[in-house]
Amino acid sequence: MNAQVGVIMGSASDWETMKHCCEALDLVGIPYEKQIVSAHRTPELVFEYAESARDRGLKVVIAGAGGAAHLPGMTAAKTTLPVIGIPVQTKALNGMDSLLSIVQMPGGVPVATVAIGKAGATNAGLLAAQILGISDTEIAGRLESLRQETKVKVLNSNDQLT
Ligand code: RP5
Repeated sequence: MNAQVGVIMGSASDWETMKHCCEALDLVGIPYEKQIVSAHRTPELVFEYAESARDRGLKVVIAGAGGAAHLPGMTAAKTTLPVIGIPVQTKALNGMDSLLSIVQMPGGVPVATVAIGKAGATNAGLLAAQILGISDTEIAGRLESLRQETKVKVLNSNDQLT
């Protein structure tokens, strides 16, 4: 099946975080593509990727980066597809640098920013699925089942309070 979501990251070192986003997409059965595209090291590729994203059939782009994390914003500058930004947790500043770089977009060019690190990556995958679920009832149904499973897990977790 053709990819509906594009998952990009600034470096192979981001994969440890970004794999959680891909796991969420796998869980809901969303076809995606993944690629390393660096805002600072391969800027031409960022523009090429973002400019061709819609014509290649993508519906949402998820971009993760750490530090001076310009990848989500630069991608959003070159496409009107929804862009979800994942702030990767850094060693120096714990991901606050990534978060502020991604979340503080100027008015007119939105990036939907999720939490720093693993939780944010998981939520980015789910959020992309929810966007696709607006017009795809099968995806919406799978998301509903997933919520039910999560609910049952919580209701059955009291035995862990030992
Ligand atoms: C960013 O620089 C990447 O997104 C990564 O989080 C960070 C560090 O990259 P490496 O030096 O590990 O390649 O562009």
